[in-house]
Amino acid sequence: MERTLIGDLKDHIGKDVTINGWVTGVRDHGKVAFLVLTDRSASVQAVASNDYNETALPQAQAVSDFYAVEVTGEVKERPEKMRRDEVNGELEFGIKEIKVLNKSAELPFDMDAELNLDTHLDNLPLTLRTDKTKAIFKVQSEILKAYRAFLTLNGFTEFQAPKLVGDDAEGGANTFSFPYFGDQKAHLATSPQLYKQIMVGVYERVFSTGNVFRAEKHSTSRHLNEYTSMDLEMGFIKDYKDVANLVADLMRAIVEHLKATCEEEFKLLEAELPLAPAEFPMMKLKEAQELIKKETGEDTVGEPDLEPEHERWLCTYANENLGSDFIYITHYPIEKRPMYTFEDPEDPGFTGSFDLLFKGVEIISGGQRRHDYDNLIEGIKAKGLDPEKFSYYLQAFKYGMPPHGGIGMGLERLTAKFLNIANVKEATLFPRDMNRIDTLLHDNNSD
Ligand code: AMO
Repeated sequence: MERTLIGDLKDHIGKDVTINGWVTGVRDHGKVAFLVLTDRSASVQAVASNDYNETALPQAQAVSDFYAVEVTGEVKERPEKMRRDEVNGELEFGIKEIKVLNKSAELPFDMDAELNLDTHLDNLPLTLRTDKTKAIFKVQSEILKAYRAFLTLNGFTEFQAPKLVGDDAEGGANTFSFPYFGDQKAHLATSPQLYKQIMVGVYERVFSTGNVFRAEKHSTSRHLNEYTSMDLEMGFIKDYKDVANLVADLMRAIVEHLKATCEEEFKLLEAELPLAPAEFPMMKLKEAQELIKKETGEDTVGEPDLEPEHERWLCTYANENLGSDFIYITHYPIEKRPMYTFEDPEDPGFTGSFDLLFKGVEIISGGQRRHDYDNLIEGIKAKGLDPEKFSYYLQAFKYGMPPHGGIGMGLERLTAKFLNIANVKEATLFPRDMNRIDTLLHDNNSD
């Protein structure tokens, strides 16, 4: 018999059908056994009893959690008073035959238990199957879908950036380096930055999503050594505000999409959709520091960057006073931003760049870029870098590169913040950090 999806059983009431899926719950009462069966579309409670079919009961009693099974039986409407919402409440599946497609070993722990992070990570092939973890990565997948849909609708072309690079794509960030052919060296890309700028000369508006690699010796709840970078870059802008406004529209589109597609996941994870007003609050770094000083007495005015605790403070302030869970901080000093960052002509020494803070953490960096060839060479030299090493990238700037800007956003940080997840590793499918690449590493961080 052809397979029917559990989500479609309601169209087959009174008929016999075959479903494929996993056993995700077993209750054996001796004369009757109940199984929860789950496939990609839904779950249903299935019942095996001697009244119904003699071979089915022993078969049901022989399976346990995560057996992969093919089950044939009758779709029945369940009496109103016996309905439970969570497992296809209005239906019940009367088992006639169970074919075991593959067994499952005994589970090492209760799948509903709260596990500590290391146990969770040690057992990802199994722990990724819990309802809560599935909900996290469903939300992540919908964020990507919304990102692609919004940008495509707004005239952006998607491209794939290389991950093997001949020199550090950001000119200074920590790279993983390794021997290439002969006596050559290559690096893993820390960002698609230089390529997305080159691509502005090709399509004007571009975006990419892909893994990037950071050899940073950070062991925090925000840092990964491999993460998914969502990048966009757009040409013919007036200034950084054009980018910031488009990104605010993008964030609102993502929020709307999550509202439409992930209601159950937010409920299960006890998370609320964020406040995303029509205009995101925006302040210069200096203004933010003055506000912090005025409100908290802590004087950081003139510091080149914000401390994590001040990012958190500003987000709480924006939530409580400005009706937004997002806040832009702009005009970081030139020495703090990468060589390609555009200096604001109205604010010398400061850049037309920004970070977007969301629920306490920076999720986006971006801004306007240097588009003039000589000005870019100046920027490279000012960072003590050799323009010769960037000759490939620089070609683009000889041939009519328009004023442009863009952003990079970490998918895992964004997911974690949407769902109030404390550690970014829980919002990363297979996190790599200083101590772990799938399994725990040893003696890797002795220096
Ligand atoms: P930046 O290095 O600030 O900027 O990174 C942009 C965004 O990427 C995420 N991110 C990280 N996520 C997890 N672990 C890390 N170690 C990590 N580092 C960064 C954050 C951050 O806001 N080329 C520029 C972007 C641009 O200007 O377009 C860049 O890569 O969410």
